[in-house]
Amino acid sequence: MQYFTEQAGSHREALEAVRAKYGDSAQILSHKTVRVGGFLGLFAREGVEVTGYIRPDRPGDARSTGDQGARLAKAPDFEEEKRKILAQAKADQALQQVLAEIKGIKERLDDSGYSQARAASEAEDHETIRRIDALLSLNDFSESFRREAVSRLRGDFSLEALGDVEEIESAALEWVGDSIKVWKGSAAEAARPRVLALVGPTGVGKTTTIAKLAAIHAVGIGGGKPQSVRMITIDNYRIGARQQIETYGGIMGVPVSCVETADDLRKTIAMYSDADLVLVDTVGKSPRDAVRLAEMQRVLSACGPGAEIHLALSATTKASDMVQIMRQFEPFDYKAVVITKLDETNRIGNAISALAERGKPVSYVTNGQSVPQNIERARVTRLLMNLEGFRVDRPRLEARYGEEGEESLGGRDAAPSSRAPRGPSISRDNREDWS
Ligand SMILES: Nc1nc2c(ncn2[C@@H]2O[C@H](COP(=O)(O)OP(=O)(O)O)[C@@H](O)[C@H]2O)c(=O)[nH]1
Ligand SMILES: [Mg+2]
Repeated sequence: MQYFTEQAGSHREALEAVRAKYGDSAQILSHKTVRVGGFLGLFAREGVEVTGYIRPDRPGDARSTGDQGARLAKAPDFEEEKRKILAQAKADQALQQVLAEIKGIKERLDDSGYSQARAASEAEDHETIRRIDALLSLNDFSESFRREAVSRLRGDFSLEALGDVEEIESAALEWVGDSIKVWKGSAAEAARPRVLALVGPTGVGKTTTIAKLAAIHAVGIGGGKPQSVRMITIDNYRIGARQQIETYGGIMGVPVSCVETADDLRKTIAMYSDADLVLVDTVGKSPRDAVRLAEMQRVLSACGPGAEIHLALSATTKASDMVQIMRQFEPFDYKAVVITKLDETNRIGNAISALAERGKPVSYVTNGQSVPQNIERARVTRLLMNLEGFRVDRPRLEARYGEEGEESLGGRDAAPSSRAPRGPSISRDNREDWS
């Protein structure tokens, strides 16, 4: 865009000078009174300064430049956007704003050119690659995960191999599966009591998950022996976290303690030294509340170095937010992630991408509000089966991940079983049964 500034003794003279130089394409943006002429600030007289630009919409106009016309032909929205901006422009200072806005539009046009170029390169991809990319996108995999998969598809397969859509789809599904790490427990599980604490944002389902784990272990579901279980809640802000967990504890017959300080926590765990499993629930804080998070971390450190800390994340969280939450909880040195609310979405590419990006294993998944049914030990096959649009060869995947016959804790894949729960159930939804 070409701009001009013209000074003259009067407004009319200035306009005439502009017309003479630039013709009808000249558009005035502003005018102001200035001191013109003179020497070293002396003898100057009052005059007018006009500023404007050359409207580049007349390719035939000898005074407008040819390349401006050509650029306009490629970008029909440019003129419309510019008019809107110019309509807003008032007086001199608006010029700066206009310039900035025009720069922005130019960048946007450049960007759209870039995405068009990218789209064009994608259009050259084999149909199978585009299909896999579309499937990954449908499942909310992150951009970087998809980019990686596409470049691998481009690099690893010949044109002929790409013709076998089913085989390529299985391969892509296996890459997704291979990126998932499953928490295999730690030495801490052998320790007695095993101390497992859950941290995470408010409302993701920590307390519900603690109650599910307590019930499962206390009753001995999934083949295990009934264990002596204790629950502790850290409510150092006295916001009433104890009531919810005490209700669960009361129904299940599992003792519950509420602690407020690190010292309380240390003493309470020591008091439970004869238990098999101590589950520690925390009160969720906004992950952005760094001070409270640090305080929670200080209290939780009283669980001792052998404690397993798991981070609870809802499957419905956006991939970018998940990565950020995982980073914010990093100081807790959590060992694994519990993915909650899997029942609320089929698009778990977000969670899989975030786990892969942060290199964290997944320990449990929860898939409903029913306590204790809706929880399972994490399995790669189970997560892959949740994906939309992919054809899943379950036996092949179970063989690949060594998950044949492994029992889940309970959940929708489980066949109705005659081994109904012997212990108390506080389910609101009994359609699903134990495995
Ligand atoms: N759909 C669904 N809801 C869940 C799940 N787990 C917990 N919830 C619900 O999420 C809400 C918050 O749960 P709560 O355990 O209090 O979350 P906390 O703040 O992290 O302790 C409650 O309404 C739970 O019933 C799940 O796996 N699926
Ligand atoms: Mg809670």
